[in-house]
Amino acid sequence: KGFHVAVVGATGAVGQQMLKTLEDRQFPIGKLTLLSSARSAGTKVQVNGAEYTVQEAKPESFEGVDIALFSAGGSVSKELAPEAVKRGAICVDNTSAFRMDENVPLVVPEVNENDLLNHNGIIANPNCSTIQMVVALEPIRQKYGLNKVIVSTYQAVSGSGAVAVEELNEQTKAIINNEEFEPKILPVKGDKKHYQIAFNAIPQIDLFQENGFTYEEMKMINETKKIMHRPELSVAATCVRLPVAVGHSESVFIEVDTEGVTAADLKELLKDAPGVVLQDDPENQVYPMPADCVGKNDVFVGRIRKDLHDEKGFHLWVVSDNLLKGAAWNSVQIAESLIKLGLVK
Ligand code: 11C
Repeated sequence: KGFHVAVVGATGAVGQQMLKTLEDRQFPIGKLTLLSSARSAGTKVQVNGAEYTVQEAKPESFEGVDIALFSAGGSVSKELAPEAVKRGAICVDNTSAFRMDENVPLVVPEVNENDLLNHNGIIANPNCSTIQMVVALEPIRQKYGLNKVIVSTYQAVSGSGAVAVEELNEQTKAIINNEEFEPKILPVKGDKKHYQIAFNAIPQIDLFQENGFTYEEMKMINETKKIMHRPELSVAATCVRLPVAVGHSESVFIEVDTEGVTAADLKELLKDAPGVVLQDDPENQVYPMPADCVGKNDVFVGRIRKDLHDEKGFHLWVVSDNLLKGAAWNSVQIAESLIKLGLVK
């Protein structure tokens, strides 16, 4: 049986990857509806060899839709996901609109696929930097327990959209050619100041909260606890933007619950963990890097080592394509899980 699938935000950086992922996975599509804001409506897009015209997303657009994948910004999801549900669709939402809503499952299939069973029409796809971290940490949590997570991220500009990638490219050219430029997008389009990203590192992703953490950092903290069902877990994050187009990297310190665990134990465990590729051979300089992970669905883990002072402490380096496992692939994977579990009508 083919499903009627709608992609909302079809022309965006993530939307484009969603379409490619649906093609790659040979997703059982009976009918495909491509939707966007009024601004991008009318754009022609090729999917599976056929040409589609993107239409403006409206409540009526969801008549007859079985599965709607949303990635057009939080306000679009807030307005239109409930309309889609009203019309019988099941929504996978890649924005932060519903993630912390207690009636909405927040799902990474390798970690908490069964949370889908309690859905009320909307399933939230977590933040990209959260997804790759929990895929790497959940097998460790299950086997050895987890007390503490301290993560520092090295995030790609595509997390801020295609316009941020353009900004990085233009600034890089301008600097090399000794030309003037004016930063306009990063770190946050809507914030007061903008800074150079080319040849730089910006320790701000999203707006600052009153507690001194940024919203991106709070997403990593709150979403990790929710996905792992561990509200008491100690999590801290520092999120940094780097001049990398695609692929988020993370340096993660963890403290396990069990005594006597070795780095070799963690490597053995992660070698066969779902969604994880272990790339850890320091002798041969093998470790994950964003340039190698682009276009791949997996989460790559390396540099696993025991802390020198904390008997239960370990360090890991975690890299993944933020547009795929961090967004498009995780959303399509959720849709596949929904079908597998018989949750799509
Ligand atoms: C970034 N993590 O790299 C963000 C992008 O909540 O889905 C994803 C924002 C989100 O800027």
